[in-house]
Amino acid sequence: MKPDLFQAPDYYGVDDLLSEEHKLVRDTTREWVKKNLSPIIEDYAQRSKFPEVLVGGLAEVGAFGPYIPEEYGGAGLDQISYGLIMQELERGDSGIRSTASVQSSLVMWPIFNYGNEAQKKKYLPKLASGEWIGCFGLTEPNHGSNPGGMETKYKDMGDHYLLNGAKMWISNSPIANIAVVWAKNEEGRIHGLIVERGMEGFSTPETHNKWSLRASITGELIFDNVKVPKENLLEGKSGLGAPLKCLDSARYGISWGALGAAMDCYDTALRYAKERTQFGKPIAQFQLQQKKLAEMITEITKAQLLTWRLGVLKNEGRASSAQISMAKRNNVEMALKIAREARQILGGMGITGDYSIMRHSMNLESVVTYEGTHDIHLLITGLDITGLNAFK
Ligand code: TGC
Ligand code: FAD
Repeated sequence: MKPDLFQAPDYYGVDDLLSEEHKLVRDTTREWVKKNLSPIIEDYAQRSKFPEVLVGGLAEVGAFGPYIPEEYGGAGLDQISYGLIMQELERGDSGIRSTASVQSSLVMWPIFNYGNEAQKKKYLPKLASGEWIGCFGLTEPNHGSNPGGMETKYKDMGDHYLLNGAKMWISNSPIANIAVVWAKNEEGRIHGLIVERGMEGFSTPETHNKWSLRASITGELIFDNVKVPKENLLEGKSGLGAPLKCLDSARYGISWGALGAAMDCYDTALRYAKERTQFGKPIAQFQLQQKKLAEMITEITKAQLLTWRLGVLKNEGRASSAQISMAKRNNVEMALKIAREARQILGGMGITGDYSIMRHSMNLESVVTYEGTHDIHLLITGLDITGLNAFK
């Protein structure tokens, strides 16, 4: 892969809206990505391997639980800092951002918000330091967009719970030390349980043959009469709203992350267009290429403002789930379109691993589907503005 020469686009001076702490967090992550992630990521993606070697560094830049208080090992940062970390990581690769999203928003977030003091003390510091990796099991073979129909269930056996069922498409499951698993009790109420690797009857087979998110490891979670200790139940919240609230946090981070991928594609295409000569001129001088680049920077700028404003609302505790859905949907679609256009600007070179664009493009095909598909987020907006439910 070519050297990482990334220069962040900021057409409207959105930097002026950031505090010194935000800029420091962002620049630290940016430098870490340039130095540690960019030089190796293409090779790992081509080989379809997760670069475990990056886990320690991710912890050091605060990517695991950025907003979790320092007393539990987190970085104690605000929501805009969290977003900027996700932006910079996904600028490098969506799969690496995925690892940080899952660890922070889907594992640490529910333990912090729904767990008791003993659970927080036991799990959060190890997750923040990267000593332990976590995963989040909501999706099942027969229930993706409709998690409320889940079949995974547990029974109260007096001194423990007995868990049975299966989850699929679970990021990090084959390497995870713990899984936050959503399952129904005998009354059909959804609860979260912490399942630890090594519990008898618990296995995590890897999912192969992915053309997308190749540097992220994905697998299943199989529960065959797993005895889960009672102290592993997350008692703070139950019902479908409990996992969906975790998704709010992850979807928020993804809206920033997708922006990072779009910025990288735009920056790469702009540089290439100025350097590549055809018909005696740099291709950047042709109107058709300028149209592509001008539209890209317009969409990136709109997304930067949308995302920053969402961050302010999130910091104030005022960001609604529907507002988060709008940003996730808009920014991922925007990034996908930019990746496709940017790839064309690079001509044949665009399909190679010498540049990051094709990898971003393939990665974003997962990002547009996970954490709620493009369609589902549109229906969430539809429901919010009309009051009418078009899901069922
Ligand atoms: P519905 O009846 O609408 O809602 C059930 C209860 O949940 C509440 N609720 C929410 N609460 C918090 N945050 C949200 N975003 C919420 N959305 C709904 C709702 O108020 C209700 O509460 P209550 O107290 O009245 O019971 O549920 P529904 O069955 O009609 O489904 C609604 C729908 C389709 C929007 C929802 O199920 C959905 O979002 N589906 C998409 C599923 C999804 O996003 N799965 C993601 C799996 S995790 C993942 O993909 C990780 S990838 C990670 C990576 O690698 O980065
Ligand atoms: P389906 O729900 O079967 O949807 C198929 C199509 O039907 C989609 O286009 C959808 O938009 C459409 N559709 C569905 N319902 C409606 C409707 N009511 N109206 C209109 N259209 C509809 N899950 C986890 O729990 N944890 C993870 O860590 C995780 N990581 C993932 C990593 C990867 C790489 C991928 C690809 C997925 C991951 N997922 C994870 C699962 C992801 O959240 C689901 O794939 C997603 O929610 C969609 O579910 P599905 O694939 O079953 O598609």
